Amino acid sequence: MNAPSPSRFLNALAGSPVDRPPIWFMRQAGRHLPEYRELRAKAPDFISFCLNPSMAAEATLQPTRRFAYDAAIVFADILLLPQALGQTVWFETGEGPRLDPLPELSALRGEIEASTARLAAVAETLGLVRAALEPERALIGFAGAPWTVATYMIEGRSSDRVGARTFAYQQPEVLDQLIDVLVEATIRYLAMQVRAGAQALQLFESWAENLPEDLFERIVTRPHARIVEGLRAAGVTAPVIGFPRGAGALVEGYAAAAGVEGVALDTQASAEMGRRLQSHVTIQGALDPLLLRAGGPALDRRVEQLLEQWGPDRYIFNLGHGISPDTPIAHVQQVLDRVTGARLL
Ligand code: 1CP
Repeated sequence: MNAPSPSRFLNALAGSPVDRPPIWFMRQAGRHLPEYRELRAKAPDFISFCLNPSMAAEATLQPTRRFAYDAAIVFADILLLPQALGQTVWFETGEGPRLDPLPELSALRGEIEASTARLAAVAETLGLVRAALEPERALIGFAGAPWTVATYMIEGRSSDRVGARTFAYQQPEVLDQLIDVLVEATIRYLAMQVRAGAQALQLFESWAENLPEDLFERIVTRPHARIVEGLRAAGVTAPVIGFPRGAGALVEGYAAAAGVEGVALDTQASAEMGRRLQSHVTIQGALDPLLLRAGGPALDRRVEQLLEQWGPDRYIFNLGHGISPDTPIAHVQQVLDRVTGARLL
């Protein structure tokens, strides 16, 4: 048997007993921190910021200096992968991502191997962060899951996914081929992240909602399972957390078939369902980011409830989606105090 890790986060993912649930927040780096906004203003654009290892490492570490988070997540973006596969991506200020039209599948397929090398800056960031981070804090690598990345590649922007879902019905073979390319490129990208220092991986399937069961199985669960299988075949043992946001009741079938060690739950997950999942995976979530933003006694009550219903083992305290940029720092501290019982500053 392996010795217990010094990391509470990795122990929780392994299903080992912990003194309290570990905590980190999705989007813990970012615009709610003044030091992030200051750093971000120094970069010419968001993609160059993500691909500048010293800036990205600094952004990754900023939240760990302020708060007693048990893990850091590498500062990058899920849309770096389409860019590395040859589909130009840029961010319109105040509007979000924009992508050039979807390239031919044969062209994308030809770029799989090169895409990993084009993302070498992310590996460099991970190396810098791992060297600076205390051993008891874990470092998380990540990628967008294939369907979610595909929605941006098909629609060229953030949207309601109506275009991407229609595409899924009208051109199923093309979608399957696109997902195949993304599965292959994602396995290589994540394996590189682990070689560079990532100790756990998260697959962000942010747009898993509204998919009928058979389609969900085909474009969410199966591709996630193939990514996990591909990582294991490449000798990568780091645990994987899947986050099929909006999957609703389908999350149970997902947890049974995707091969992931952890399942991140969105704000709707019931206490009961979480407990059922804990019989075979570690769960993560599911505090509403808008309750974090609102603060007050209702926030304290919900934190207590989550700790009670799911803690302490096989539970990673987190939000049900990313922190919203206008969240007061005092509210984040309030939750950290409650969950960790300790203050850093
Ligand atoms: O101006 C800025 O600073 C840009 C805001 C921002 C940030 C801070 C974007 C643009 N991306 C990020 C970093 C980021 N993105 C991280 C690392 C930071 C951390 O978590 O601490 C991660 C894990 C992501 C992942 C990501 N990017 C997702 C999945 C998670 C989720 O929120 O659902 C998605 C969907 C994206 C796409 C994206 N990146 C940025 C924007 C504005 C968007 C579009 C979001 C949308 O369609 O609504």
